[in-house]
Amino acid sequence: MEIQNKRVLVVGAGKTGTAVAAFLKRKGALVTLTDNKRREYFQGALDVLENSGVGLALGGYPELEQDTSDFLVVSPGVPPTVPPVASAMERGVPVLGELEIAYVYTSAPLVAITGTNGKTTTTTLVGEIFKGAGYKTLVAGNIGLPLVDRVEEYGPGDIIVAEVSSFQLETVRHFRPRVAAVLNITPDHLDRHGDMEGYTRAKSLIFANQGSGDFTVLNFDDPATRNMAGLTKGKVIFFSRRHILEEGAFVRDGQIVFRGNSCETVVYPADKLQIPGGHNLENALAATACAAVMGVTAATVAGTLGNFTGVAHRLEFVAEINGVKYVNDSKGTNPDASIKAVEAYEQPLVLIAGGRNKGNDFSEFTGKAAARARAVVVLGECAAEMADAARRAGIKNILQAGDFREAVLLAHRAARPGDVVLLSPACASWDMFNSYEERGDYFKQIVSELAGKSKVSSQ
Ligand code: UMA
Repeated sequence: MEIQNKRVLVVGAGKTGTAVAAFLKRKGALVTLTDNKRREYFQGALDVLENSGVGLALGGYPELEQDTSDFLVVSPGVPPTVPPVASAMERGVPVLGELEIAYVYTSAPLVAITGTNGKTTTTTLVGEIFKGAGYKTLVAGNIGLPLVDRVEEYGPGDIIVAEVSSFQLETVRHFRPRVAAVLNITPDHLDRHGDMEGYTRAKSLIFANQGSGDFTVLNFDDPATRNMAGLTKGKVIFFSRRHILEEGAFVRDGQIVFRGNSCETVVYPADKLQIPGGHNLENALAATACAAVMGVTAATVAGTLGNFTGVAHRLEFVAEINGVKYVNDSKGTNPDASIKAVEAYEQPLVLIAGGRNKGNDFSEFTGKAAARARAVVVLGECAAEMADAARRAGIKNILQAGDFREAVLLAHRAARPGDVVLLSPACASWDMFNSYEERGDYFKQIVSELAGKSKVSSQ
């Protein structure tokens, strides 16, 4: 890729845009970074870039008539409909993403993981397995670290494990991971992709450039991903928690088993996993498949599966206060993820849900929650919609919160010893926070305050 002296417009000055602008600048490009937020919003965070010679166009995009960019790099959260991107596409100016730029500079084998839910857990787990196997391993991508930041530090003998989102995949051209895993596909981001067909099409770009010698790891139990088997040129490796497979990762007699190249290995007892719920068993099976096809031994995989306790913001235990457990599942940003969270517990739940709806229907989520919910605290932009769905599901105790802190306090008051207070919003955080991490961290902060107060009052 010729970058020296190319004029590049980078759209979006978040994590991706700032990383890619710095990277392209280092490679000798003439970079302009644009964002619809005003300069004050960034509070000096872009000063270093500006001082290095990156041009800034903030509080709106540069005038289209003056745009002479050779190509655009668009951040994942920026839809292709925004003026500079739509106009570039119309004029035939290449529109790339950070994932594509990073790929061009990657010399390490790449394991890429996508899916509606479980991406972060599986990516982290796969990263841990490779580290356990002695590889120098980079874990990056949608998980929070732009690949361009670190990709050049890894060579052919190392491994890069990347979480990739449908937003990132929309702009790939040559991206070709050695292993591409699609964990599951359920409705999410339909406001961006239009419908399930568009969303599935974006996800399937993860294996679009694969060939023989590459592996496509697919969930056999999910019809949407099972049907992708006919679309890839990579070797299909299925995983399943419901069926015994001729090849792939599956469960037999309570044991995770991997079968490949006519050879079968018993890997680890499913009930000894420390990450709760059936969905996490699927994540463990997917991780086993990704590692096994790359030659990692069953003993190494088993060692990591046994020690892995999960990731922050995903069914993360925070504290127990007066017999009530507080669990942070801020990463439940769509109904399907939050259904899995609700199903992971047998205790009565006080559920905190709501935020920005990404085009989803909440009926199934509130229907599943109804069986366990002592109360549901609704909040955020779609509070009324969530409350309505909860009412229709037969939930009697619905509490409306004016803000996030009030939501946690209402849940705290409603809970009885033995209950679980579960933050699993089924919605994006973007109406109240910059990210689900910020939302989860704030939840943990409020819970810690409550735990502190309860200690003082019991002394
Ligand atoms: N912006 C515009 N115009 C727009 C929209 C946004 O200028 O029309 C600007 C915003 O003002 C903001 C910047 O773009 O300053 C934000 O860009 P971004 O939304 O692409 O966010 P980044 O900070 O670059 O973070 C992105 C991913 N965010 C999204 O895809 C929304 C992060 O995934 C990822 O960790 C990071 O790149 C590093 O790779 C987060 C996410 O929510 C976790 N992902 C979604 C998900 O997992 O469901 C896809």
